[in-house]
Amino acid sequence: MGERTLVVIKPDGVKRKLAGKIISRFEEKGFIIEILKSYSFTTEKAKDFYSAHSNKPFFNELVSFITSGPTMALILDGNSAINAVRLMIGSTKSYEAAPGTIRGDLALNITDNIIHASDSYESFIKEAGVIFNST
Ligand code: 3AN
Repeated sequence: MGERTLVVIKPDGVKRKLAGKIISRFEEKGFIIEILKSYSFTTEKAKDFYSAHSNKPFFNELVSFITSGPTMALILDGNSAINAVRLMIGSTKSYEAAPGTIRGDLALNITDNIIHASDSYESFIKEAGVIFNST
């Protein structure tokens, strides 16, 4: 039993039919997929999910993008999952993301950068709570 993290394949990743390819990369790396769920954010859930960014100039853009279509939410389990998955997804600005990373290989933009992953244990608890403790 390792560490757990949350991954969200964003609406652009799902629309571009990259979900299978992305999930395969995590399986090949050695992660256990503990939960896999198709999830559509409401505006309220999106604002909660991105609450750490609520004072950023791009907050509204983030919320409208993540609510623009279905996502795939995964809980992955494995050694150093939070850090290892962040390394696999690559830099936020996809056009600067290293080749070999998910964004480096499959994306080019910032808002529509195909994938999100928790950046700390605190973010994981917060973000997984928004998606999986639905009320
Ligand atoms: P990451 O997704 O790599 O964790 P964060 O947490 O810094 O990046 O930012 C959250 C999301 O906000 C990013 N995935 C990206 O979609 C968006 N974002 C970050 N910086 C910008 C920016 N300068 N302009 C527009 N959107 C941004």
